[in-house]
Amino acid sequence: MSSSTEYLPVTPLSSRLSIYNCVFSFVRRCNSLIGRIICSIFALSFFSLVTGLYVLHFSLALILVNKEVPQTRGMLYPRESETREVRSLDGIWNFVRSDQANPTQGVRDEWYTKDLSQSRPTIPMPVPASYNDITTDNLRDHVGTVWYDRKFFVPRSWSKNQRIWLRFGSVHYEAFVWINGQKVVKHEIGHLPFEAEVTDILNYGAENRITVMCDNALIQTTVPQGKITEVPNDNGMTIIQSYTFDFFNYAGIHRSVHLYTTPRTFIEEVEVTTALSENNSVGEVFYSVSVNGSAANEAINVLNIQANLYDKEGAKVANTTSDGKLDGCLKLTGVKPWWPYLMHPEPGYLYELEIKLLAANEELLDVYRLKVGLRTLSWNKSQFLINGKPVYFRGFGRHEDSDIRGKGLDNALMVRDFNLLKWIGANAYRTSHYPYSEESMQFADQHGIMIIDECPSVDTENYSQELLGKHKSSLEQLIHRDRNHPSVVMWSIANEPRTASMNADSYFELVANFTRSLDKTRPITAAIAVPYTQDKSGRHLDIISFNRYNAWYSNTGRLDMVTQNVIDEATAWNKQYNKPVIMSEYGADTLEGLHMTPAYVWSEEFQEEVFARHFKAFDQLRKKGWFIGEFVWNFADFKTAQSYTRVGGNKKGVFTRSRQPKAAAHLLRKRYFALGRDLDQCQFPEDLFTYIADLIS
Ligand code: GCB
Repeated sequence: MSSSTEYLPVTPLSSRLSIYNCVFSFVRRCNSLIGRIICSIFALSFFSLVTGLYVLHFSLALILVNKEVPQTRGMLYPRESETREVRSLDGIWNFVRSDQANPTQGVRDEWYTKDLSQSRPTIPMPVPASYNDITTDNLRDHVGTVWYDRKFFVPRSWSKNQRIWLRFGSVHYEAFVWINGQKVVKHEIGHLPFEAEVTDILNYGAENRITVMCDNALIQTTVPQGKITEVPNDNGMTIIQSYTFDFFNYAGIHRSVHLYTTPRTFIEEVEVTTALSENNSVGEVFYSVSVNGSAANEAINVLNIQANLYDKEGAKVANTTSDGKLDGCLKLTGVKPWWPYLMHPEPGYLYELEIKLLAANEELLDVYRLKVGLRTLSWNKSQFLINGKPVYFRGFGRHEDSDIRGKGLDNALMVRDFNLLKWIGANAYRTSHYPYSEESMQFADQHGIMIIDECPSVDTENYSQELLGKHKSSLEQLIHRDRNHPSVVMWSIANEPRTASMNADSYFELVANFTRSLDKTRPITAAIAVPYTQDKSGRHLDIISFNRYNAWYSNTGRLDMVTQNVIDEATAWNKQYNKPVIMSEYGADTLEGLHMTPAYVWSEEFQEEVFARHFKAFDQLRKKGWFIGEFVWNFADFKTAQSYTRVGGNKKGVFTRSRQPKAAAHLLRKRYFALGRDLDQCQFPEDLFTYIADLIS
């Protein structure tokens, strides 16, 4: 929680330069010679002081110190139980955009103390959704703050002996929240949940108002980074947001907003890890619970945890009651491990873990249930193994992106995407380039899709202490949120960081060590794009991932310059670091329906050929033993900032933005299933090969 007055608008670089202009115009305005000399001495001293401070600031920025970052508490996904209720606040909210030149006006004028419509004309805005593509005006390119509000009713029954929490799945980029005019919570960094207790602020049996201010401005110390500049336009001056990353900076209330109840003393956190015996038949589920509430201080003596484990059919397969402890272990035989899709006939097997918080007198205080998959992960210099079996990743880099709703959570889209992932035979994806919705993580658990879970650090550069703190915080929040998902098999700590530059070594050493200190059960990677000869981050990672666009950004159109280049580069990365290697991005922009033969850039034929040339390289690399995965860029076409290299966005999708296959999807499907059959003995789907003639099968 923090005060709304802490909000500071971004200071464009130009305003810093204006200090110098001021000083020199002051000198010019002095009439006498002596006056001018004195003023010049004063101006020079001032100039030296400011420059000195600036240089000092810059030099200090080169020394990165490992400072503590705030620790997330609570934030269990809101689930109903006999002790908890959940209400959604999704729907149509009221919306106002601030004047770009005056982003803090609403805070100064206290718009949150009354209905927004009393301060400004409002428009309807769906939640969850990005606001950018909803209207027909220039809201799409708005920079700075926007406001949302809505009314909601809280039943009288909620006032009795319980606590109420307000939880946001994500707001991009920074959110300030008030209820009934009182500040409730502030949160920075999109794509991650945040919550606050609102028990004492709500009106029970009455109407309440929630107000949210959201700021989409990205600067050099936000994650991800961006730049705000003031530039002249036809109406004078305007502010523009620029960023180097290649996806549209969608903003708004992107995921669901919930109110949920807990008992006064409740289960605040559950952390789960699992182990399997060597033949995978005996399993252990280790749980550790944190309790919040009046009785929690005496927790060790007065509270007990009863943990029950149920299989898919609902049969209880293990149970334990802790003796005054908040952690314990459930042991079961005949276990069904969690396997990735196509690596086992029954992938994504999940048990249900029921955690009951009991008072010393056996009174049931709280119940929370979550799905648990039993699996082990291990890795060495050449392999990544799940349940002792080597994994070959075949998947995608993706985006949360679709027409109209932008990055807003959309269940129809999520289910369609998983249907397509399974249709094409993928077993993994990377959450490029930020954490995806909690609902999609649960879906991945259920369907056996492995996730390389990426934090929002993309194109990271200009390393500073402040950036380091936020980068670490984004990882801390991500790991706290996703640590219990069996689908999460690796953490990606950055995409295409500028790891050739000064400070990258110590910066990534600190980030990687910090990540390891939070979770030792999963390996760490980063998708690197600098040449291996210049990279300073690989030695801090467990698995090397590299992005490269042969025949696209390099040697454009040269299909004869793909295979050997991929083999050479992957081999060089392996040689340099002696670690497993993944090609985490490759591909070509493709306009659906554009056909050209011989293959020509942007045509469907070209995308197929680019893929085929990579497949050839991957097959040779697989034989070397340390090449462990291939990820196409991208699963589907997606929107980017406007640029002359992007026709309506990035078109490297294997599927269109409306989730229909391009020609290359059919090719990729044949490869992914062929790999599945070869490596994991999966079955071919019946429709994989079209009938051509009796002689060919
Ligand atoms: C990359 C980036 C990705 C871009 C892609 C491209 O290396 O990681 O975000 O979209 O290239 O298509 O340029």
